[in-house]
Amino acid sequence: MEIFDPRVQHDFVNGIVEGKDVKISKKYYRDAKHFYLNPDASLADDTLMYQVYSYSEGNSEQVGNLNWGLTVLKPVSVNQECNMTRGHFHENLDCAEFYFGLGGEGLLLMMKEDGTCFAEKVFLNSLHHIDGSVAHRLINTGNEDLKVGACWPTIAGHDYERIEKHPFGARVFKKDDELVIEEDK
Ligand code: PAN
Ligand code: ZN
Repeated sequence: MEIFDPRVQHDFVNGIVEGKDVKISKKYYRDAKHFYLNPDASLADDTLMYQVYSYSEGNSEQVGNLNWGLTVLKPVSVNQECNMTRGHFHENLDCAEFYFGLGGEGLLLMMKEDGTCFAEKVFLNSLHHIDGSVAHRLINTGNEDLKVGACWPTIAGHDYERIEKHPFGARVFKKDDELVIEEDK
């Protein structure tokens, strides 16, 4: 039999996924400012907020195929609000996802379809099962990069519009080094 080199390498310590077919997307402040309660005019538009590495093989419409991902969320705050991903429901609500902490400290904010919010602490070696019907967003509450791996079905899709119409009912701030959670009443 032939023995091949792997097509991809995930450097778990340094937070990099490398390989010919790995895609990298970067989110800058200019495209993220509307996530926050009070956008900060002093923060440069080209501030890198997070980057996402993703990798998959084969036909993405084939049921059963998987994506592999890594999100690196920078320790930026926007008028005291902790940096966070845009957040989404999956378009296909049958598709669950695993997240796992690889470095830094944060929260995985989740929201059920009825609007109920809850969160899990994220840290090195934490593992999170996200039910298919639950919206999810990462929040960096620490002072270093929050690195989180993920694995999810290629047919899941991302429904961002639903979050824009019905935002998460909780926001996380850091004031005088203390976490402050503000929830909708
Ligand atoms: C992740 C997210 C990633 C970035 O790969 O897509 O953390 O978050 P946003 O997509 O909300 O900007 C995932 O949950 N995929 O399904
Ligand atoms: Zn997802």
